Amino acid sequence: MDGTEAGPRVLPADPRLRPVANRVLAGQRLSVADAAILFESHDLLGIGGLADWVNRRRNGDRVFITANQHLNPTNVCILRKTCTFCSYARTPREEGAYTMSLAEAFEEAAVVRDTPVREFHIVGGLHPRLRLSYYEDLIRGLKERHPGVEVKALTAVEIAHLARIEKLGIRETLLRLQAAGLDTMPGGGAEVFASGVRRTIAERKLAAEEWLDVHRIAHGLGIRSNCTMLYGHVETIPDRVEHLDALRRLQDETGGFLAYIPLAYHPDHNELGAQLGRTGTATTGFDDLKNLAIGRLFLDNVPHIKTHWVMNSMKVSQVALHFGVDDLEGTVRRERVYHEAGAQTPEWTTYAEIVRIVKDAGKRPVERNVRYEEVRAW
Ligand code: V47
Ligand code: SF4
Repeated sequence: MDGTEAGPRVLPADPRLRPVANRVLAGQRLSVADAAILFESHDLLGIGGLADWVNRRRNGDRVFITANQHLNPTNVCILRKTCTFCSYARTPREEGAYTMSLAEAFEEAAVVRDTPVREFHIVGGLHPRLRLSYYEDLIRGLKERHPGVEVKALTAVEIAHLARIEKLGIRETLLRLQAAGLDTMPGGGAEVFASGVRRTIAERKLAAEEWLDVHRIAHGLGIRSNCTMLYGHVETIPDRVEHLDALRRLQDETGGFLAYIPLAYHPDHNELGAQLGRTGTATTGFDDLKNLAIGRLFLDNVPHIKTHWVMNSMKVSQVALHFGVDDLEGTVRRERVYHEAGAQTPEWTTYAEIVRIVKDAGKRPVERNVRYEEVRAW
């Protein structure tokens, strides 16, 4: 008995949500029209109650946690001028531009906090001259120095960039990285697939179909990955729904996505934020919880829904554990991408704090590896 037999703890009060709720309770797949109704509704508790029920049926009271470390080898990026939402990237000679030597990257990776790192999360800019061999040496070197560690590295956008500068196919590029020790891929770079939004916020970035294709090829090679959506800027509800639908379709085809992570747009120090006249917190706690809960309800084929506490704050993330979320971003160690864009959260946290946050929500922390296998439970 997992307590879900009695149904959701909270049912929607919004009458428009009743047919949607009935489909959820009957275990039926939600349509794109259902997803739009969910996004339009203000019945956050009702939506969260349904998502919580779905999550508890899958995971009981387990919340997956990890001791991870983010590593951002370079902020030099050829798309610096066209990803208008990004505060992290620099042109090569711009103030604040950096590119780590391998020795510097290994040095940054060597700082252990209160528990040994189990996963490195590596993402960065599209450097015009940093070759595939740099990333192969980085991954190999990290694995030699940290036996047993797993590597989640390079978004689909970075993979496509490396393939282009090496004049290799996506498959060959991924095979080389896999041979070097790449375990999984992060979900960044998806932003919002709708072409109108992409033209406004990420004009020269990989198109939707290309992003999906890199993940399709990775999944075919046994490289599992995450998926994301950057929300809270110019996108509309139909744009959000179209995006989630594209992710769900690919997952039907490959089954390769491990987790969905909605990414809350941060507006400080970027062109888009200035255009929109926003600073500080762009998204609201209400919308953050709604995106997580709708992710759980609509993406019925994606095993895990992750809250990135660096973006959503630890407080909203803890509450999200009762809104359909079963996966909490790890210790992080040093976060750069969102702090450049105004994130007010700490740059890292301790393992003990993550365990405390989960337990305080009445849930059971389960430390996972990159494939979500249990390595330690509390
Ligand atoms: O693709 C950049 C986002 C992503 C901003 O897979 C911004 O476990 C908000 O891939 N406001 C990269 N978001 C980060 C990423 C990621 C993060 C956490 C977990 C995982 C995972 C992957 O960061 C980019 C972009 O969507 N981003 N700038 C900004 N101003
Ligand atoms: Fe470069 Fe990524 Fe920033 Fe775009 S979002 S400018 S690709 S680092």
